[in-house]
Amino acid sequence: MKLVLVQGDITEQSVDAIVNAANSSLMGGGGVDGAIHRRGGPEILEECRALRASRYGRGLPVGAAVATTAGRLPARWVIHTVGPVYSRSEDRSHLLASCYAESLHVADSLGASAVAFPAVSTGIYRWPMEDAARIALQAVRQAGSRVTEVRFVLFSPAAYAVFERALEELG
Ligand code: AR6
Repeated sequence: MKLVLVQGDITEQSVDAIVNAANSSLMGGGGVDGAIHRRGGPEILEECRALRASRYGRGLPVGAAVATTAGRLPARWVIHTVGPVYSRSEDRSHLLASCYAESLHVADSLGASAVAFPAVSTGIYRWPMEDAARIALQAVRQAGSRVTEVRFVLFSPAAYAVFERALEELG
């Protein structure tokens, strides 16, 4: 599995699947979630509504992942995952790792070979970037997935630099 770091906007990535940092409602929000629904068009939300009605009446659990179409985006699929809100009093890192592992599991079931991830939970959910980068990189390496390229799409130069350092440190 090749790990690639890119600074940019995940909605512009031409890969098989992009991952959305969603919330349990699957009904959209701010950050990456807002950008994906805005640029992908209403088809994505329609499928999310159908998933809520059929499989996730109580919402998509934290750490889980599910796929929809990518609408007008260049990718084929959007894999929605729900990151944990950062907590200083409770270690939720297993849930953040689960977002990556479960997303790759879904990607495998779709037959996707190139998958792009944002830095899940590091925006509105306030997870510190250094810690999130380490968890993300370890989780994708340990996932045992058939995906051949995992692309981390970091929105800011600062986030890119943090991921670059974390990748070097993991060797
Ligand atoms: N491409 C790549 N990365 C982005 C983009 C983009 N277009 N936009 C933002 N980021 P966030 P979360 C970065 O807040 O913390 C939503 O309301 C951003 O700088 O999108 O998991 C959902 O509905 C940050 O580093 O996701 C949930 O309610 C990272 O993506 C909640 O936010 C994740 O930031 C989820 O919060």
